[in-house]
Amino acid sequence: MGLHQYPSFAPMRALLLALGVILLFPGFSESITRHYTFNIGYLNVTRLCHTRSILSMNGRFPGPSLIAREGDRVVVKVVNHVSNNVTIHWHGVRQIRSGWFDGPSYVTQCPIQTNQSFTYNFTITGQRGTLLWHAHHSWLRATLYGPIIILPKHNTSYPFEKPYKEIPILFGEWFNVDPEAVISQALQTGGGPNVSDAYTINGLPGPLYNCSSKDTYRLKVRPGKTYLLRIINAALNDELFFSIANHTLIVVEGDASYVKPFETDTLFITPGQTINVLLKTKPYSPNATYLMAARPYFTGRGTFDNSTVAGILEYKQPSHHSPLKNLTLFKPTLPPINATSWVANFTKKHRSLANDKFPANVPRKVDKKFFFAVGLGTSPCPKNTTCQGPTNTTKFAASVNNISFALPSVSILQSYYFGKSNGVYTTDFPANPLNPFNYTGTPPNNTNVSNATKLVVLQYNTSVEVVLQDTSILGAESHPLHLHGFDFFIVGQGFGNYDPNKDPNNFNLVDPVQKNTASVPAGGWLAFRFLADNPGVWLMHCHLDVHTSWGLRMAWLVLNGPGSDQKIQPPPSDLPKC
Ligand SMILES: *[C@@H]1O[C@H](CO)[C@@H](O)[C@H](O)[C@H]1NC(C)=O
Ligand SMILES: *[C@@H]1O[C@H](CO)[C@@H](O)[C@H](O)[C@H]1NC(C)=O
Ligand SMILES: *[C@@H]1O[C@H](CO)[C@@H](O)[C@H](O)[C@H]1NC(C)=O
Ligand SMILES: *[C@@H]1O[C@H](CO)[C@@H](O)[C@H](O)[C@H]1NC(C)=O
Ligand SMILES: *[C@@H]1O[C@H](CO)[C@@H](O)[C@H](O)[C@H]1NC(C)=O
Ligand SMILES: *[C@@H]1O[C@H](CO)[C@@H](O)[C@H](O)[C@H]1NC(C)=O
Ligand SMILES: *[C@@H]1O[C@H](CO)[C@@H](O)[C@H](O)[C@H]1NC(C)=O
Ligand SMILES: *[C@@H]1O[C@H](CO)[C@@H](O)[C@H](O)[C@H]1NC(C)=O
Ligand SMILES: *[C@@H]1O[C@H](CO)[C@@H](O)[C@H](O)[C@H]1NC(C)=O
Ligand SMILES: *[C@@H]1O[C@H](CO)[C@@H](O)[C@H](O)[C@H]1NC(C)=O
Ligand SMILES: *[C@@H]1O[C@H](CO)[C@@H](O)[C@H](O)[C@H]1NC(C)=O
Ligand SMILES: *[C@@H]1O[C@H](CO)[C@@H](O)[C@H](O)[C@H]1NC(C)=O
Ligand SMILES: [Cu+2]
Repeated sequence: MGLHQYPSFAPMRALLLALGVILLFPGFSESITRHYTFNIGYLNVTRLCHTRSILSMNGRFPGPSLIAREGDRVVVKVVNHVSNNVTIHWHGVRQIRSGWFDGPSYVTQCPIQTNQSFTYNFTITGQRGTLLWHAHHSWLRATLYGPIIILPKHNTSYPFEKPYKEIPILFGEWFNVDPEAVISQALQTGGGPNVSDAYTINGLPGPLYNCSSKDTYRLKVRPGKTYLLRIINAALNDELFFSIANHTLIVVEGDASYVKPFETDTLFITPGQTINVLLKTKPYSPNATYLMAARPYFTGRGTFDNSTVAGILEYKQPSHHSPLKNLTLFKPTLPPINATSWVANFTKKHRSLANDKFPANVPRKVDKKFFFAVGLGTSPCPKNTTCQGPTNTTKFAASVNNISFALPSVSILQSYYFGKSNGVYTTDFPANPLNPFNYTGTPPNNTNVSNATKLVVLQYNTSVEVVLQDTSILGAESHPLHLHGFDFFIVGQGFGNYDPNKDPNNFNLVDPVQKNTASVPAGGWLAFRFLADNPGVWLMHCHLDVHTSWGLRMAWLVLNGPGSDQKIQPPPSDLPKC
């Protein structure tokens, strides 16, 4: 992985220079269009002594970096050369008025079918840092993912020390079998899907697995330098702890928003989140190498991949020294698997930078409040079959306010835009649970969820507050919720049941952290606010793909505003058809 694969934008840039735009407007930030072609094809990859033909982007695994500056337009022609239907999501990119290019299949577009292509076309507005792109159809993102690197505008610097080098660090999950077979079997039997066989760093499982030591990511550093690690969790189903032995990390940015820098030995990162950290190397090359390791946080009842991925941080030795042969290897200590209190404390350390240049525009007043109970439940097993859910007569399911969101067979955004929503979706998603219960106490007798495609309709510029309440129906479990189309501000979080009378008194409306993905604490709640200033259809879902597949997802429909710049753009002519 490197930052060296810039696309060909030279002609446009030359043109702008020729026009003298920059000379005419001193300090003017030159925005350009960056063109990419992403070819989805097959690639034979061997890990843990198992060879699989995986779906890959441009023949690379993990996929290539998409690099842009804040303000740039990005045009990506995605060509599908495989037998699967595919879509690509630009995770965290706000897609202001360009929701046609957001990517979730059957929500904003029909999938790109075999031998077809679709050109995604959007600008990067008001964001800088790291995001990720990934497939957004079934479990294809298991191997179709890569970094989005948003550099600050020209003549703008980082609000922290300029790094000597920038390095993407992507976590993933490797399966020895086809992940599509894993989820399809699970949905059929109603049981939990088979867990992955390894975690990976930049596609490599590392030395702690059998038949894997040659597939180890090595980060070679020079002493006395500051590195910017762009850390991305692209794992399918697992929230991860990460640490580098004997090194402290300084968190400076998350989900493409700057935070007040803070130091930590260990990170917690959920699928869909990105965290930029500064790594200051030791002043002299030490006589040692250091493991960098990640492994999951888990509190649920089911099985999970309880393994550890490791890479190696090694110092380049001065050239006049003979290479050191026998180096001590130090290992980091990670929190326990179920370190719920540690996770909550880590999340609370995040604060928006919130200065004049990068203000935290958290809505102070709220127009609409929502209380969503999120978690697992059951659905009945078909007659005359034995299921492998929580009981042999039930399947696992998941829901928001007891509704398991069913994807239609056409695109929701398209049916909305062309006035053909009849029979596709309804707009009566409940703002509160219809049957309240003690969410973190004894489960109700009936744990069955309902299935529907229901949306919440929001007027343009509504300021929204959402409280996400974990349910412990099948065990308290953390859910990393991801909102498409917006960033939100985490104004509060806590354990137990949310108290609407007491808890708002402690909300942070000054410098709350700005995210697109955040974990609802296991057995607790999370409150966030956002301004619905982006017309379109926006999915919100758990970023553990197993829970999404079970239905832990819903969608917002934000209506056009009155202004001409407050309406969704017309659809592109090559929008895929169902
Ligand atoms: C992958 O391996 C199979 C079996 O060896 C081979 O037939 C196929 O051509 C390979 N595919 C690619 C893309 O290299
Ligand atoms: C991308 O969108 C912009 C704005 O709508 C449009 O001017 C441009 O032609 C589009 N480019 C491509 C390659 O579709
Ligand atoms: C690394 O950390 C270990 C344990 O914290 C400590 O014993 C050791 O001296 C450190 N070594 C180096 C070279 O940093
Ligand atoms: C590094 O450590 C090894 C083994 O502990 C030792 O033999 C060697 O002399 C050390 N080298 C340096 C440069 O300190
Ligand atoms: C996870 O694996 C470790 C060994 O690597 C073991 O000690 C621990 O008990 C396991 N935890 C769970 C919850 O399975
Ligand atoms: C490497 O160093 C360790 C102690 O640090 C020592 O026990 C071992 O014998 C050394 N191995 C080699 C090949 O020098
Ligand atoms: C975590 O798991 C360990 C071992 O199963 C248990 O002793 C401990 O109480 C658990 N901690 C929490 C916070 O649940
Ligand atoms: C989390 O913070 C609370 C309050 O400061 C403290 O009591 C608790 O020990 C911390 N937990 C961990 C695991 O650090
Ligand atoms: C279930 O099995 C019984 C006995 O084999 C059979 O009579 C009945 O028709 C089956 N019901 C369904 C819905 O298939
Ligand atoms: C389901 O489990 C119950 C109790 O464990 C058992 O009595 C019953 O036979 C099982 N039913 C089927 C269809 O396997
Ligand atoms: C909800 O359940 C918890 C855990 O059992 C209990 O402590 C709490 O009192 C219950 N709350 C209500 C309002 O019943
Ligand atoms: C691909 O998507 C189209 C449109 O929704 C659908 O008709 C077709 O069955 C899908 N094909 C596959 C292989 O899933
Ligand atoms: Cu979840």
